[in-house]
Amino acid sequence: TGFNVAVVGATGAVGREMLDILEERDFPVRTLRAMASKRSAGKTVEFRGKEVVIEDLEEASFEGVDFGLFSAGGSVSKKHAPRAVDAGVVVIDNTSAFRMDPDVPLVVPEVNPEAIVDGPGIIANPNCSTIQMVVALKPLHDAAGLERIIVSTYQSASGAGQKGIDELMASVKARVEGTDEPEAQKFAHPLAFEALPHIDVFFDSGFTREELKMVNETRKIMTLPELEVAATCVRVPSVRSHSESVTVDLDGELSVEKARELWEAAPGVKVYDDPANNVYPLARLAEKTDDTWVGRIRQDLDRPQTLHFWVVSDNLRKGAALNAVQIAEELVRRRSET
Ligand code: A2P
Ligand code: 11C
Repeated sequence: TGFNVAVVGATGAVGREMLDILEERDFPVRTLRAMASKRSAGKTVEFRGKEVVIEDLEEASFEGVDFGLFSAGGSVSKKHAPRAVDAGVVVIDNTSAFRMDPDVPLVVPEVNPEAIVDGPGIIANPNCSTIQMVVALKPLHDAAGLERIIVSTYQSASGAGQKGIDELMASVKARVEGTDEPEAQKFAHPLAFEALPHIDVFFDSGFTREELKMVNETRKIMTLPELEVAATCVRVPSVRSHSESVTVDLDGELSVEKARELWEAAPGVKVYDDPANNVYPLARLAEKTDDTWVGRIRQDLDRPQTLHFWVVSDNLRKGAALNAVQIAEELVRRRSET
């Protein structure tokens, strides 16, 4: 019994988290296949206490695989996801390769589980910074209607993968020890003790691709094609978890107390908000947790229909690996009902 699961990018920051989460949540895995680049082929990763030999994705067959969790980069997904689908696989793709394809569902299970379609095909996992924002916005939308979102992000180094974490650590070490800083590669400038208002490439509009992902993905997930969203995405020197300052204009008035109640009842959300006692979400609090943490909840001083809040979540878990596994769990649940 169980399902054959392939993790593509199994050696990466998100891939390793996928293995942990499948194990932790006791996902019904019959066989686990680990795939990565030629560089890793023949090495092993651990799953349920056993060593699994990593396969070279270029050579690997997807025959017999039920679920393929892809997190090896957009170009890798573009090349290999279609052949996995041809072999009958449900691909849950964590890259940006197919997200805005109108035929591909873009899913956050707490927000739009109805968009999940079973059968061989691709289901896209949104960008990490989008996922935590829409998890927090969904209950507000259901209660009072979203009109406009203004968001500034404070995104951790792990958003750029293991190499991003390594680059942050090396630049901090060099600064502390007073040695030459390694040349920035994953980031445009050294990230140590810095805030870089630059994630991914700039477009002519002046916005970055990361910022436009937050606009377009939010509209698609929430089926609000006209929703106004303005994002400023900033890289900060935390290792894991993205933090976001969100301002939301609603159609109707919503008190802080009511918003708190809505969030306390919402799946996946934890309210952590007692500023008088220095209690508010932090990256280190959210790290390795499954929750989307909300705090600093305020009503605007001038506009009663506007709320401000701070939201933090582990970008490698809810922002990536966990969301992908939850999509697979929803499919398993549906299949067990039929
Ligand atoms: P590898 O470790 O063999 O390079 P991260 O996001 O942490 O940088 O991880 C990227 C993941 O994607 C790693 O598992 C990496 O494997 C994998 N990967 C990168 N390029 C390829 C490729 N061309 N084919 C298959 N897997 C790849
Ligand atoms: C970052 N959000 O923090 C990016 C990483 O579209 O899946 C994820 C990119 C994506 O750098």
